[in-house]
Amino acid sequence: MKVLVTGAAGSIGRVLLPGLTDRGHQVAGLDLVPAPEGHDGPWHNVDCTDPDAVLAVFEAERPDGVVHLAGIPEEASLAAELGSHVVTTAALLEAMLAHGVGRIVYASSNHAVGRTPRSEHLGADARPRPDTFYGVAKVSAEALLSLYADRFGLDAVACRIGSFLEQPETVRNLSTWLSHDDCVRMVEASLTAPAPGFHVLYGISANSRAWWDLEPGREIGYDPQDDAEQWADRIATRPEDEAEGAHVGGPFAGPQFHRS
Ligand code: 15L
Repeated sequence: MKVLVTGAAGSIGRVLLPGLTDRGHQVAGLDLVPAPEGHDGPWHNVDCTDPDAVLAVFEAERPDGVVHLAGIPEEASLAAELGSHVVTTAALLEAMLAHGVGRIVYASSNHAVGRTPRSEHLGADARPRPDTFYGVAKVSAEALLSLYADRFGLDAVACRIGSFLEQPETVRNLSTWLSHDDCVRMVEASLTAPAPGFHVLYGISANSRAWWDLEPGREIGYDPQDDAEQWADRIATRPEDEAEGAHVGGPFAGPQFHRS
């Protein structure tokens, strides 16, 4: 499959470029910054908030699918978040329609439901409950995907990613970790599942302490293999662990809320 990856120089992009290539896909990267070392496929220095520039990339690449990772990965002003996550998603969806591209995999986030209190089990049908403007933008981008799936029949998989890290670093991460290899598995399944329509899944590994539903991922063929538990005895407890465990969004559900 020919895949266009946005935000391809970011932390997830750097893992996905070789990961998808190793699995036989042709990968074109797009980012504001130069290609990471080792990527010798096509590359576009483009701002995804610019619909004309995005369209030109589609004209050049003619991808079969899009993986949209670009965006501010943390809390910022509402205007910055909406531009970075929602305007970019709209530009990509319009370019997809113009070029008959039927599949987008979106790097959504657990922060779309980050203010949901801790429970036994978090389903993908939990109501939108963002913890920050970052989370609001993720909810809004998911809503755009749903709109375009319903109106135009696009397949759009929103992966509400947990904590994408080489290895878990905190007690919260023992529940929320997404390993590098599982991330590649998740994105490939989301790109290739037959006709998922609009689909939301939680992007975490098969963590023994997981409380976010893994079934929506399994329904489309994402079968996580890693478990954060193997690091449990190396993770020191900290006073903030209890507060971080109280909501889905951990520290984002606490004080780090941008209000100018
Ligand atoms: C995210 O969506 C953020 O981009 C990342 O910085 C982490 O905070 C992660 O979620 C998480 O919840 O651990």
